[in-house]
Amino acid sequence: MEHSYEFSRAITRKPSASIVDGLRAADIGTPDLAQMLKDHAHYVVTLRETGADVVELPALEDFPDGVFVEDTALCLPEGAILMRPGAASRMGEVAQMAPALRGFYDQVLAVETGFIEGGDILTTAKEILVGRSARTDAQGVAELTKLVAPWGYSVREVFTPEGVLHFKTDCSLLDAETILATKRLDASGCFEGYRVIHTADGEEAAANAIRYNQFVIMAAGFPKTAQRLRDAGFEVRQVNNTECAKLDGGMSCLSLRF
Ligand code: CIR
Repeated sequence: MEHSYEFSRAITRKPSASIVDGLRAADIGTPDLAQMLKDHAHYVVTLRETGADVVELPALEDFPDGVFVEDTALCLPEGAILMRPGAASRMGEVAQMAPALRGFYDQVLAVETGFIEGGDILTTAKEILVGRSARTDAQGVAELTKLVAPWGYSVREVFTPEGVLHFKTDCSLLDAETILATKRLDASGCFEGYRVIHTADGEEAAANAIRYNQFVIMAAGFPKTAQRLRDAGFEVRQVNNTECAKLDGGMSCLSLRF
């Protein structure tokens, strides 16, 4: 697990017109499909710039949140684990993702009880952190722990702050020992033993970034945090995220990386 940010593939899914009905904690406006398609295309191009082989699955009209593929599975080098989303409207997205994963992996396992979404899972070089949240419960965490143990992974249960959708809404892995996190999440003490770079005050939404090979890919519009990352030696790429942000989505949500 030394190379938890080095990947060769990614799976994405095109946004559908039904995105206007996507789940959101607060109504801050209707996402604009044309803008989202543009941003999504830029996201895919940026992933390809890292050398990634990127699959673009077709849009799913029946699943307004289907573009947020990260929540459907956890991809590890040894195999993939299908999730059990805590949002009822998203449960069916898992079956839509399974065939694509079976095309890449010999082992595709599934969480069968409880609830867990990929957005609550942060895989680091030494462990898998899973944040309990409104979408992920103790049973889901226990199931995942059992499934990945034979592959040598240890799971540590942590807690997503109240009112925050997913654990990774507030953090990202930057390298083997470094995490980008909001101050509010770091204050919970869950990153003891890691080096933590905080998002700048007022730029909490920058925390959901991805390290993919040589780049940290982050949402555009957070200049102070972007500068902090550059100062720490990371090569930053920015992608507009205004439309996904209306549905509480960010950079990690838009792909499965392996
Ligand atoms: C949802 O509420 O499920 C979607 N609107 C957003 C999902 C974001 N996914 C993620 O953070 N992994």
